[in-house]
Amino acid sequence: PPAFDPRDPLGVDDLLDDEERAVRDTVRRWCAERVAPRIADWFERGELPEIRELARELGQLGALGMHLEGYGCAGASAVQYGLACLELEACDSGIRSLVSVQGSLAMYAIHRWGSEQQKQQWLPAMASGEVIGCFGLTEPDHGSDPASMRTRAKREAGGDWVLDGRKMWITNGSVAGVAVVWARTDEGVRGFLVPAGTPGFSAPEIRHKASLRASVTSELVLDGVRLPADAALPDVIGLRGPLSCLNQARYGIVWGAVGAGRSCFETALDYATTREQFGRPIGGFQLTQAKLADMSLELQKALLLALHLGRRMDAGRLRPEQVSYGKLNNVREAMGIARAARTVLGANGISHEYPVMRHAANLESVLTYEGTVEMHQLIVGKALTGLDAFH
Ligand code: TGC
Ligand code: FAD
Repeated sequence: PPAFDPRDPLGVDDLLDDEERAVRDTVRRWCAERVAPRIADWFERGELPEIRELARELGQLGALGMHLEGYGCAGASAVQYGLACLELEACDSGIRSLVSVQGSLAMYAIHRWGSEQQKQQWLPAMASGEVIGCFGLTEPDHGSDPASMRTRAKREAGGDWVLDGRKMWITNGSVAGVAVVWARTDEGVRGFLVPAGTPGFSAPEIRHKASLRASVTSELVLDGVRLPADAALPDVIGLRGPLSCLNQARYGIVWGAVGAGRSCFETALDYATTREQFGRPIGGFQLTQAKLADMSLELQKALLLALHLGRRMDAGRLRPEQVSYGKLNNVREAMGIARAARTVLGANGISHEYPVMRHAANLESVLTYEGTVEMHQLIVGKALTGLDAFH
């Protein structure tokens, strides 16, 4: 058998084909050259100053709307898209969020539920990164329970829509050229495409975050926002519209969390073999080895789970409940890995010289957004028992 590789102990690499490895390597290289040298600084400053340039470069890489077909999108497989998410989040959850929100939420909503005219108007510019999109579902008073949203769209006699309400915690909001906003109508929840600059619409940035600091997070304010009749996504009414998009983004997070975990594990492994105390490397102590063994075990299990779900998605056999298994497990385990890695690094574990604390802080958001741990436990619980414990 081939030699043991501490970075691929179970040989998962053998389960990928050449094209998948090529996508992974391309994204990994871009992250290493473009983002890794700057990300700790951006995180400390609490901004993503080059977001527009980054979006264009990600567009050139084919990473925006990567798993969508046509309209300038790369038409990649689910596994290729997942591998890209893994590499991006190994750098920072904020960079993966930029890509998730653009491709899996905003673009997917238009691709899946939009009119031909809406697709032509927005998707090519979003795939190239010229236009950034955001996705407004959460409100200040309604997060886990979007069915209770208050944002409202009223149809005027002439056919125009008028939107009023607030959205909260919206990734990319302040830099978005188009916002996909979900609002209650007389018929049920519907999606609306709100171009930046529409009178009555603004997107003030939310500052003072202790997590996802290298990511733009905003409030969306809608005060009498008048939109033409064709601003509504025509092909879906009801919560399954936004929830279908969440399936896509949650799938990306299943992989992304493995990336954050991998970065923490590899940092701890390198540190453990070089840092000496009591006259020998700390990796030689049994207690450190137990941590490394458990971290590696959970990381590889998470990776295999992501790959399994990816293969199911590519085969058209992935159920939303299965995505919940992945999101629940992989984010939770990545947090455990980050925490253990932090201890291996001792005091250095709290320094931005190393990525561990940044990942740990980011994962707090990842645990909450796209459905909290509790929501995914309840989704799985409902699937197992047939009993709905949400309401
Ligand atoms: P429920 O009655 O169960 O369902 C309402 C309708 O939706 C359908 N449905 C789904 N459709 C597609 N995919 C899914 N996963 C679906 N789940 C449900 C369902 O069949 C039904 O359709 P119909 O036609 O019969 O009406 O809805 P509920 O009100 O009981 O809520 C269910 C619950 C709690 C699971 C759901 O609301 C939920 O997932 N809540 C969490 C909210 C959430 O995840 N928000 C995320 C906001 S976006 C974000 O965080 C972006 S972070 C940035 C980044 O990704 O980087
Ligand atoms: P709440 O729903 O108020 O939940 C608070 C706590 O109560 C949680 O622990 C929850 O699990 C628990 N809880 C609630 N209901 C139940 C129940 N029935 N049983 C048991 N426990 C329950 N949203 C968007 O729409 N678009 C975005 O782009 C976006 N980006 C985000 C970026 C960041 C950095 C963050 C932090 C959030 C973002 N969100 C976005 C919002 C995110 O989706 C919500 O925060 C999330 O859905 C949870 O909602 P909430 O914060 O209102 O918490």
